[in-house]
Amino acid sequence: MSERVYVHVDCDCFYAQCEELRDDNLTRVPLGITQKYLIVTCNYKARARGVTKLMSISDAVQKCPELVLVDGSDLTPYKAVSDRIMDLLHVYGNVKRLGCDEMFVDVTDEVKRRLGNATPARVMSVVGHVWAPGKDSCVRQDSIHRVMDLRAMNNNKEEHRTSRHRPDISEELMEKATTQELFVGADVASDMRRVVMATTKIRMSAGIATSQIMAKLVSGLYKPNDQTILLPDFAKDFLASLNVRVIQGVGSVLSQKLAAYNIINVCDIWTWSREKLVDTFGEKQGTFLYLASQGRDPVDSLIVADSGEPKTISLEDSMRICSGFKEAKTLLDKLSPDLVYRIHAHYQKYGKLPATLTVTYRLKEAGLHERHACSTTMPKRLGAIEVSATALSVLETKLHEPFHLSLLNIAAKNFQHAPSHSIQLKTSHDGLIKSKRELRMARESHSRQDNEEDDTSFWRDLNDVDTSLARPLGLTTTKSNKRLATAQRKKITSFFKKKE
Ligand code: TTP
Ligand code: MG
Repeated sequence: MSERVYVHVDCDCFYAQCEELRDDNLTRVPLGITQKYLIVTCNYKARARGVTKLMSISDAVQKCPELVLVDGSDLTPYKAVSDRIMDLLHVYGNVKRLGCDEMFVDVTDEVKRRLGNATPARVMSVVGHVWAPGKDSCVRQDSIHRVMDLRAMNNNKEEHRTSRHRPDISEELMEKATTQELFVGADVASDMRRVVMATTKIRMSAGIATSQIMAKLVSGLYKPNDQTILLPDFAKDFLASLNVRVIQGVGSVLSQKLAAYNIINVCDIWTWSREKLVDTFGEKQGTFLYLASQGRDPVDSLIVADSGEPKTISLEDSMRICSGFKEAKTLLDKLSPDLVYRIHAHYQKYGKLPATLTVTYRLKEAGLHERHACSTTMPKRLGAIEVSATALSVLETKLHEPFHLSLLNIAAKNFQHAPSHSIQLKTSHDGLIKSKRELRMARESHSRQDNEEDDTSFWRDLNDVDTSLARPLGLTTTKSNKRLATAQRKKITSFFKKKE
């Protein structure tokens, strides 16, 4: 096979489905999952009533007064379901997790196996949809907050449920080996979705393509609970009129840079040669832009077998405002003990220590997605005081008072094998932690307000909204959140136990 076959899966209204597992009654009502004053997601019944992801609770309740709200601030049950799905997908190929509810699977070998060594007999029946330019090919942005969430314009039409969207594909294209391989890939995707559904009761949508970039873009076209193939010959047709932000890896900073050169839509990149892109944006970014604009992945994007070892450990806190180095220090002092604790746990499991400490911050006046990162060498003595002080000094090289931050993140990266004597675990004030219990207590006392980061996630951006706004609407208090979280955890655990 000359091309790889990738499947991108994305769970439908993920947190809402997890809550529906917890309480079956929720499947019958429009449901919104809340964090602070926002609806982070809602089930499709609520969506049909005009509620959207990231809508404020007050707007959502206005649109749909019967909306049932469930607090989703404890991610534990969602992570448990997500891990379970990951485990199930490994059977089909190497898996890369992209976020809590989305994963890429390289199904090339599975497709090869299904096709056998013989020349593939022509696959006649195709599972799901096939995107092709022409009538019915228009796509729209599903949410004003998320350019990359694309839906087919004809998605809402009732007929798409009964008659699949099968554009006319030329005989020549049908005969192509890649087309046939993608059709088999669609079979694999369908099996995955069926197995995940049978085991976890979670519905997913999927995209099938020869690049990860395109598989992700088409996977939501016919959400919920459906799948779409994109043939490489149509990649440029699909991308042409889309905003550059739809490309995974083009964030707000890069898109602003591109806008300065009048590059707004993907087709604008085509007017530039690869050389010009490299000259202007550097080797790595220029090549990435060139390939991505053709629907191709970056050169180093092969999904390797997952050792389960995290590449980064990070913690962050968001706040209404943090002005000046004194306040930044207080925050870093709060985050560092937990980071050190996690580095220690990582060391015990993998025998590796991080060589790099990265501090990321967001300026209050900047947009939600605009972050700045600065890195330095991890201090040799790995105590919370040392980590905090090092993080502060690197921040001092970047910022000048007065400044106002709305988010601060510290991350340990670049893990390397290290001898045992090179780690010394300390809390910020008690000196060395001796017992496991002390370790746990130190961790708990420092991590209560922190938010663990999922590397590719933007979810953390919700943390800078003010919880007090949620209270008048009758949302749960921290104490009852905790009770709810415990109940959720129990339910999810018992759900999986029952399945086993
Ligand atoms: P998404 O996949 O974007 O949303 P979804 O799965 O709820 O809905 P869809 O059917 O459109 O895929 O995100 C996955 C989960 O992540 C979602 O259930 C809730 C959470 N989330 C946040 O916490 N913050 C956010 O800003 C978004 C968009 C999602
Ligand atoms: Mg999803």
